Amino acid sequence: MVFRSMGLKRPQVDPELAERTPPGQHLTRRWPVLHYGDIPAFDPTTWDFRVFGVVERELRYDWAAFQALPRTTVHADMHCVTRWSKLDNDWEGVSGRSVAEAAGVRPAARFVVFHCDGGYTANIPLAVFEDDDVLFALKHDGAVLTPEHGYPVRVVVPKRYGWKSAKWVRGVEFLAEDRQGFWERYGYSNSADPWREERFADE
Ligand SMILES: Nc1nc2c(c(=O)[nH]1)N[C@H]1C(S)=C(S)[C@@H](COP(=O)(O)O)O[C@H]1N2
Ligand SMILES: [Mo]
Repeated sequence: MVFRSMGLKRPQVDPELAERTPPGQHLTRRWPVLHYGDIPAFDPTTWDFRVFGVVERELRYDWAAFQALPRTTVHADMHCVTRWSKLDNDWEGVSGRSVAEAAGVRPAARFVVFHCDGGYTANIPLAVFEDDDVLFALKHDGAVLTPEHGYPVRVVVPKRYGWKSAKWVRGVEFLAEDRQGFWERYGYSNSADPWREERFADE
């Protein structure tokens, strides 16, 4: 190791940062871009956001209506299964809980699946969706999302690996039975907890 051979100390890892880094992850300051397929085009005249499935009232917001919804902020870390973690993200958006309340989730609902432009999907349990850190985000660190990071709206599920944080989201469906999303069908973990290192389904 070069530091040792030069008689220098190894660089110190900040213990606070180390504690916030799940097993098998390394920290990045950049914000990597990761997705399957092409970045979808955004057309504000046809864009809509649908809330449907096991709910009292199915909802459909156009772009103006969605932007007018009450917003909250979340400060959270992000962990991708490809092993990078980006700490200290400030998100602004519409809370998952507020969307669930507006639609009136029926007692039979146990899961949700996010639907995105381009056909991407990701599923999480309703209990995870209703956690207070889950957002339909429109801004990151004070700026409107860029196209590659999900403009105009993306999901943020900080307590799960990044593939649950679906970009270019167009709707959320409430389900009585679980239904696997895009990566889950390819063998990635259904639960995807980075602290338990739930990367693949067969581990
Ligand atoms: N629609 C869509 N959303 C997606 C993906 C994707 O392939 N399609 N990839 C996911 C993965 S694996 C990660 S780690 C995060 C990365 O978000 P970022 O590109 O903003 O860093 O987006 C997630 N959201
Ligand atoms: Mo990822």
